[in-house]
Amino acid sequence: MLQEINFDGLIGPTHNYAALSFGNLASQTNAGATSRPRDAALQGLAKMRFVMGLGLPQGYLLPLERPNTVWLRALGFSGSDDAVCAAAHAADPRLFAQGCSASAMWTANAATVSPAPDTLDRRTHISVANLSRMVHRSIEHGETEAMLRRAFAHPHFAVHAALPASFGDEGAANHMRLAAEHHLPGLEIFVYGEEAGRFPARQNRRASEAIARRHALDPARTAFVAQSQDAIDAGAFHNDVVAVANGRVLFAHEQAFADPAGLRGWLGEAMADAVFIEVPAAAVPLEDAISSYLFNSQLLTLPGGEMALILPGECETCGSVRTWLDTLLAADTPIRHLHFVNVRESMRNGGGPACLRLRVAAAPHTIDPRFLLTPARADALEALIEAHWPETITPGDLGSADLWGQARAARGALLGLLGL
Ligand code: SUG
Repeated sequence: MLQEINFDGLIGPTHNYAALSFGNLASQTNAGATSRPRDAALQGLAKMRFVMGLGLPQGYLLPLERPNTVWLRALGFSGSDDAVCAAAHAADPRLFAQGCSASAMWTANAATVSPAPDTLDRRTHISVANLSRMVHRSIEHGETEAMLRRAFAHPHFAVHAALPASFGDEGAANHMRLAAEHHLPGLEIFVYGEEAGRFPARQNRRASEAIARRHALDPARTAFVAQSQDAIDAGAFHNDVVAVANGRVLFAHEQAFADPAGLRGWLGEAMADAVFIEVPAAAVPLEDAISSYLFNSQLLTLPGGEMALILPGECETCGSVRTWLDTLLAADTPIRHLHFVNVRESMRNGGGPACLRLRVAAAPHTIDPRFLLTPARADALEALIEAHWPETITPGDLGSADLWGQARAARGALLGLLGL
């Protein structure tokens, strides 16, 4: 039986604040701050443990090789790994920072997943995202594809390479699925942005259409919906900053979509018992939604059938959000539980609980067990992170050979632990 499995990104040892994402306000605001990679990775792991503790299966994906010397070599730097890094850092510190980013932690951007019940051939289709709109993210897809082909090697899955870079695709962050239950046929909603405002739109409509074609989705159960320009201009660089769906529930900000009435109408026809929880701007202004990341929560169906929101801790301290959440719990909706988690290190780069996970509806036995979390493996990963992840990284540290060596050793130890 298909179950929803969240695959979180293990946060890599080079996690740092280099302000690489224009249009992502948290990334820009924290430019040059000192990061805490060890804390970041432990916070991410604690979230995974928490979800596993709710009785749900939990998986993870690995950090990519950073600094990315393969990419730097392709850009003309040569010699040993350290010589490549030293030359790149000296010649172009920003380019080098792009090659060091631990951004693959946000696995909601790794791929778009259409579970088997939605596809014509009844296989689960996974399209790796090209992330072509941001340099540091455009260099993820090759390694990500290799990892996904490994984790999802079972013939039940069809893994597709990234789309051509001409059309920006940011994966599941701009894709929502509604289904009465995870193993039943669902509706798939692709959300795209127009290139019209002060910040770049990252998801092109043509990319979404190509993915729906490749995944052989039923056109009657598929929608393409524009993000509102207000949302993008306010810093919602991905749809999952202003909306999240699970089961029969779509939980979104009033200003998330260009045409919310059109979406509501389509949803009502396609799924009679869909629940559209729309948060009015009068209750939670868009700015508060974006700074607290209210909608970047994980909306999960618990084993007993009730739903829980796994929210960033920042939602507890934002007045309008806290008040609205009390209203939500008092209302008659499937969302019955709220849990706040600390993912502060990731939040400071614009990544909340939902950014850190890729949802795959699949039977756990079809997945390579080296990518599934157990309590024992969580203990082992925790010890490994404590031993190998740097405590802090300042902007100056990116140029240090000690850091490069530490990152290499950390990844080596991780691959060794998992037998990969
Ligand atoms: O692509 N931040 C990521 C955050 C991704 C969040 N994902 C979702 N919303 N699903 C991004 O903008 C910042 C890295 C830096 O500035 O150092 C960064 O890449």
